[in-house]
Amino acid sequence: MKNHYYVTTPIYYVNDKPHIGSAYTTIAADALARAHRLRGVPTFFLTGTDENSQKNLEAAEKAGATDLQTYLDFMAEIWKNTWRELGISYDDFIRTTEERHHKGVERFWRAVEKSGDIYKADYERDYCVGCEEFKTPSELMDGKCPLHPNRPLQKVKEENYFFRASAYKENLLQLFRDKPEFIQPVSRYNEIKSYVERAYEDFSISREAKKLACGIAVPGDESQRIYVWFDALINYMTAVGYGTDDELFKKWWPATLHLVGKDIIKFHCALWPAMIMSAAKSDALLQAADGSPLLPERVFAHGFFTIEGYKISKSLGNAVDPLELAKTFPFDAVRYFLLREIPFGEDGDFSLARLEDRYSSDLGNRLGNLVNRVIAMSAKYFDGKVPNVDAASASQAFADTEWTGASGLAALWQIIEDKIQAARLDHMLEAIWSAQGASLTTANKLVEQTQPFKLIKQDPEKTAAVLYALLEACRQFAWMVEPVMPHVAEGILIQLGQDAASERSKGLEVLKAWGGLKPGTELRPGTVLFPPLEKV
Ligand code: ME8
Repeated sequence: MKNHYYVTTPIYYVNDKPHIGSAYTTIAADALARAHRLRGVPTFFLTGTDENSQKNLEAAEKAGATDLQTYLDFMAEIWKNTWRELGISYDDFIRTTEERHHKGVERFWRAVEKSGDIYKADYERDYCVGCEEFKTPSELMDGKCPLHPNRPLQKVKEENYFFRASAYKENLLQLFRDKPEFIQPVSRYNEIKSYVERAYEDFSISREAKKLACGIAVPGDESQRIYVWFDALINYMTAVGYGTDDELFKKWWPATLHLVGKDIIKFHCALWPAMIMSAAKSDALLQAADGSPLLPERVFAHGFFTIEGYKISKSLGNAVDPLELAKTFPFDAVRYFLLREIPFGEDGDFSLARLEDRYSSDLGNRLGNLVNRVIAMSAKYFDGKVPNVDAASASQAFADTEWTGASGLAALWQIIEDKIQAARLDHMLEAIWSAQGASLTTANKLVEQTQPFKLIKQDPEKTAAVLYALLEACRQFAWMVEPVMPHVAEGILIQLGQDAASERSKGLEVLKAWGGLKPGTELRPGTVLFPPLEKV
């Protein structure tokens, strides 16, 4: 395994602006990318837009756009701007109408062709533009697509190019046996394995150009255009130089993690690896040293969520705009809410009442109050500075409480590392807020049990030890939550008199070590991390 972290989101259709669903995947990928950067792992985070799609064409026509490219340019900017405004730290944004993508797709197509896996055949089937997918009769309900019952299916009867996917059925099943972690969570693994066992067949990978006003031309045959999913998946390679920059490609490929919603796992887990297996036979760039195909390491499919119990849908007009949400809530709080509230990999619901509840309880009461109280008391009693105590003994001073001190925090860091590796940020956040060990909850209890505001009158030395321990814990909590709430983390660190950028450069091992907060450091209290909400 390479010592790098290359994480991707799906490339989104631009038939609409981003909503909270696409923001969810993108925020999760952003948090994982930030977590790996903090760990000093070379990280590449890719997102982008899927532009060669009939859906976009329909939307452009509906919007009365003068031409498709103008519409695509306009929409791609909206997506980029949304992510920028939300502080998404992507390293590259790929658009599938870019030349670099077309070059890579051509190279890939030629490789698959050379491997003997592209053939022409007559085809007659129903196509659902909503899914951008051909449907077998068994996939229809009353002759309609179950996901888009209001959209008439397109009857396609033409000669198309096919990808000989069926030739890779055994290789795929072998991959699933050898590397069950390739598809996560396990429910999705089972779903894909049984799909490949039962229903895996060759894919049509082109459409007649005269019937389709968008898409990349089939190399060597202008009369056909490449099926949008065949070109879209290749974005994960073209963005890192496939077809344009071999050295860049060798640096980043294979991807560590494709993060996707559960709706598109068939393409990512059954079609994409087979495409790579085929292309790799004829393109050495896609082969590992032992000649095996360089496949992505993992696909993680999260669930879908509803809004206040309803499916997100255009007709209901209930798609929450993340930029609107960011006007009411500090966006870090929305990130926290989404990653904490919905078990990663399962379906969930987005509700404003739940968001408000977590905002005030988890964030305001437990994190904001702790930081606020501890820094304010320390500044008040110790001349505006971190109290002057021995860090090691401050850690051990509270054996009679639930707070487990430095060793508890070390144990919590271990849990965090494991959860980040497993992409379970929900579990990571649960652990930081849990009721055991050294956590935000037990740190708050320690304040209540030791009552520094009273203790200061009786035992200033013990008060200094308590407050030092709590300040140091706040420093560590800031780094623990940083990938999910980067602004909040900075807000805590500034108040603790830390220069976040120079601290970060010391590396996580140093930041994790107990005693990083130097006695005598000037405190800068006063930032309100979670201001009271004006009623939404
Ligand atoms: O499928 N809950 O693009 P797309 C959670 N272009 N996630 C949601 C969601 C919801 N309610 N709604 C959407 C495509 N998503 C293709 C991808 S990749 C090579 C091509 C998220 O714009 C989720 O990540 O329809 C889902 O997989 C994705 O948006 C679908 O985005």
